[in-house]
Amino acid sequence: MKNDSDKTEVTEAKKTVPAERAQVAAGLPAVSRRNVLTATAAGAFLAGAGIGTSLSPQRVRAASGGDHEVNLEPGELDPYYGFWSSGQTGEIRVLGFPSMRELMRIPVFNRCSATGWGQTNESLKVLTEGLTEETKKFLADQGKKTYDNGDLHHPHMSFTDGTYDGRYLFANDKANTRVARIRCDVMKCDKILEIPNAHDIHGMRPQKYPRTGYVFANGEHEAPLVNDGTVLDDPSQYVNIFSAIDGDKMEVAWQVMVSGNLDNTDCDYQGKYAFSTSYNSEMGMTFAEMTRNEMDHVVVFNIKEIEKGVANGDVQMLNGVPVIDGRKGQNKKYTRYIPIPNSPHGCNTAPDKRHVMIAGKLSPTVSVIDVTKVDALFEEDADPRSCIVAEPQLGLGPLHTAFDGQGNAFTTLFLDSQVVKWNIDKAIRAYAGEDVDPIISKVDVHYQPGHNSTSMGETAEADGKWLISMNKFSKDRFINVGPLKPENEQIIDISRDEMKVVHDGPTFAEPHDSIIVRADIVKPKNVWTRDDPIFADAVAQAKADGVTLERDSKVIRDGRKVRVYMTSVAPVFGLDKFTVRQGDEVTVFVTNLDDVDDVTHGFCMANYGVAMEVAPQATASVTFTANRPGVHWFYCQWFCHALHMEMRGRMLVEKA
Ligand code: RUQ
Ligand code: CUA
Repeated sequence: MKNDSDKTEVTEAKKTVPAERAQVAAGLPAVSRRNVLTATAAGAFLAGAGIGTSLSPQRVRAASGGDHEVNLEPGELDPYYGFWSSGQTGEIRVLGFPSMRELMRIPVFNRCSATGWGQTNESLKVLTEGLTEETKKFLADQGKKTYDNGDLHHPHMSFTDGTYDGRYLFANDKANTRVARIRCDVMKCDKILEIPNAHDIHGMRPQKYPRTGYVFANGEHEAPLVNDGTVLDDPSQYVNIFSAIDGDKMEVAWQVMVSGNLDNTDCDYQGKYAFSTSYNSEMGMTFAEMTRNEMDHVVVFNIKEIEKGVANGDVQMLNGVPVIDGRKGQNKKYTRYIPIPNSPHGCNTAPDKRHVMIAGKLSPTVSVIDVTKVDALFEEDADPRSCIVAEPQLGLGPLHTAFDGQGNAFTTLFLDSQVVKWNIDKAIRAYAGEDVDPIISKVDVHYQPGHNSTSMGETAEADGKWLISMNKFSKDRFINVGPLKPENEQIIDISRDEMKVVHDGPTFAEPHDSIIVRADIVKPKNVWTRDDPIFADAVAQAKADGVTLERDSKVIRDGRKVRVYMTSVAPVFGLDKFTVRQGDEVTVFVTNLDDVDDVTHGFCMANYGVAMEVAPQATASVTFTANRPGVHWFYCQWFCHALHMEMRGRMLVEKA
């Protein structure tokens, strides 16, 4: 930045902050919004839920049977937040659960037209600062600053002492090898980290104990260790990488090189071990090679031994990250490989703090690891399967397991299109030779379930009320929308032995996974605080320009750079016009002075491809080149006031 003396202040329109901020209070917010809106919201819920026409809400309640309701009366609030991934859409969705009303979308790896995510300076900082230099250069060569796609599979909340703590969500990007963090206080992504050395992050889990702590992340696809375009058909040079990310700093703490690939991961409640499934222990490169063996494996990561190894320098530094060699046959205490049938997929730790369920996928079994028997695996000549305490046959295509906190597990059966409820203790007794059937019941789902989640089910506070089955195919469950079908999510009441499907809900690509979090754990703010770090750069720039964001609307020219500062108070911007010259690089900063909850403004520069959200008390900024001469209207694109349409102004771009 040039020094202040080069800058001129050009205030072209006087501030037009309305005399009557009271108008705002007397307008929308003063009306009881819940009273006005609930009647229609309930109607929309019923229609969207596919329950509406044939079942009355009373019928739904009767069907759910228990002391808890899947439907809510107008104005009632959900007892849970649902945090949903969106797969290849790249965002996180926030739902009220169990009503399944979609409350919010949090853009993460995608480009969002509504909020300006991927365009505002604040979001571009998040999207670019964690990329490797090599990726930055690669993208720049393509005329891009960041990727604009992602494949977000696994949203998980940070833990303290074995349960959700409401601080952060973390999520993986399989498409471009990244891990993102979302702040739950404002429901915005604040960090995105590209994981060096690894390829295509899939399974990802936060450490449960003592806290997060680490975020464990699996690179799914193996690649040559030196991937410079000289190796293709020599799998002995391929490796795969497991990463432990420091969730507070959002930096890679260490990595482990493994044999085979890595699919899903989870960790124990003791802070000692993490576990990852591998469907390609063969290190095969073709379909036939990958599925050749009857047994694949789970890799056990010995966190304390790895930390010691890193501290002792038993690492190679790769792209600035200490990498431990944990491949088969290194005979150190970093990893162990547990043989598991057959191309295992899901990896889920039970709320009993003791058992980890490995879903067999091509095997009809779930293998149960007892974490108290894992220490022994690190002794010499240990049988690597000595920690397996059950392996019940459950049905075809077991993918993921969820829990009720009462000793039962729920496993999705992809090929059978069912969810099976089974008892962990009975499975252990059956494996030991007793004549007991661990299967309690099965329920049909529609169709081909992948993940399932239970309320609080991946924490020590699993409450055994609800399960959601996330089904990959909907087929005939909804009216036809063409060759691309929605997926179908079904809520299942698990409060009794017989499971009951109580709700069908279509979703767009691809709510791959979800977590269901008790509402009291999450405490978002209603308005931003002015010292929020997300817009700290804008505050610093304003200060350097002698501008007080909360008061001033003015234009600063700094050579060919023009910074336009304006306030917004419903229904006016602080400037009703400003002038720049063709070719100027223009940055517009909008500070929303409204501090009434829900009065979000937007800034859209028509025919400039520019639009962003500015929520109450936030500052947002966007930079563009003024290369189209003429008069261009900017307007507020979030309906904020009875005079919202009038909330507009002009930019004159003088012809060069
Ligand atoms: S994995 S459908 Cu991407 Cu979560 Cu199992
Ligand atoms: Cu401000 Cu619409």
